[in-house]
Amino acid sequence: MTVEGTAQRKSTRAGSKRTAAKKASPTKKATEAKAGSRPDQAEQDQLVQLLTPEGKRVEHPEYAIDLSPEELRGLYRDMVLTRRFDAEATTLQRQGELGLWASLLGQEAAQIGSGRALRDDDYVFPTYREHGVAWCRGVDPTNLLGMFRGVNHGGWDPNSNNFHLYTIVIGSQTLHATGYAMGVQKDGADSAVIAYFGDGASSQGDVAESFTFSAVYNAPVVFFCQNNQWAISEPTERQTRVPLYQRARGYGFPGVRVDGNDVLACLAVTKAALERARTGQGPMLVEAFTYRMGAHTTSDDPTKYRADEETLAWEAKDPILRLRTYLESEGFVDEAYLAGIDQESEALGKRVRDAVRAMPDPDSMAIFENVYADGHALVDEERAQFAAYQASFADAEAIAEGN
Ligand SMILES: Cc1ncc(C[n+]2csc(CCOP(=O)(O)OP(=O)(O)O)c2C)c(N)n1
Ligand SMILES: [Mg+2]
Repeated sequence: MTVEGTAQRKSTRAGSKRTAAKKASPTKKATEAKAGSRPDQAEQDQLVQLLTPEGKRVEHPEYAIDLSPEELRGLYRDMVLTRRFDAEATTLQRQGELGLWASLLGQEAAQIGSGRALRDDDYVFPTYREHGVAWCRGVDPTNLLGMFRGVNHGGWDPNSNNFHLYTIVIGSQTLHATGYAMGVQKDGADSAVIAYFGDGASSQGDVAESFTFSAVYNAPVVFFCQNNQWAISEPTERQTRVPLYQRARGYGFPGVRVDGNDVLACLAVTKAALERARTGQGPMLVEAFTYRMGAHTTSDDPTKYRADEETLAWEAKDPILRLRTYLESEGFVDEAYLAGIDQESEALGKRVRDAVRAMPDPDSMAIFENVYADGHALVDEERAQFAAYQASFADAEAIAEGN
């Protein structure tokens, strides 16, 4: 945790309704959560950072990166376009075009930094929030929206971009990634696998099992935890008493905490972790310390459980702003370049809106397809039942029309 992170959490949460209620009547749960939940100064110093919130370039003894101005501009463009896509999707949900949306607002650096560290032959297992990683893998952003509109069960072929389908069952993809990585190892390939998951998911048994298996089999997998401080309305201190990256030690592999709002640090650390995996050194846990700036999903209202001051404090650490400040201070971008990115954002927004509105409704019987590779008696039975149910409406319509 950063120094600011701790100070901010203490000051802002002290003012929240939740904490105020507990102050009036301290419960056992509150006392338990407090004990051991704050990392000490030495642990805060462990945070890998290469670009400060003020946009100053700093060095780290273990993780170095040397990028050309063009590469730096590329990271900026990735983050701006991803944010724009995400904002467009949120708006489309508000307009009734999507059933739900899980915004990545605030997590652009964690996703673009780690996503750009990957090689084409690496394989990604995402959650439901990895829109920036999908962008880096070359998945067309409009394909991400079908599932959220309810017109398909995924929207892309995972093997086209080595980017698995979004996974909603919390933590389960870490097991898929571990198994896949063990397969890569058996193939004798030198590609790596990366599993994304959240701070809340870290409490799932699936994650513990995947840590155990990947460690003992020395599987080439990177566990990339975006600690965005919240699992819906549950804060990180309800998940763990030690900084999450330290969990790895107990399983026998290294863990590192990186400033998740620093795209350069996320890139450098993920590259190093992938390299370890490729060269037979086994798994590694990367904890990207970041913040979910928006709601959990469009169905959530975070004002019910967290203080505005907390969100404001994290706004000052915005991942895009800090890179832009750095690029401007170095003279790596000019107004024409930035205006060009704005134009690209507008065009992307329009493309996304048009594509979503043009998505055809699926045939309602299509839900029974692809459940099993071959036929299955139960699915056949359910298909027949559903067909009869739908036909009952046709009968009712016929009666109403007097036929
Ligand atoms: C196995 C399982 N349990 C519960 C849920 C409901 N659920 C959906 S998102 C979520 C919180 C996940 O938080 P975190 O892992 O921190 O990821 P974030 O949403 O913050 O990116 C929960 C509990 C689920 N989808 N799957
Ligand atoms: Mg979370």
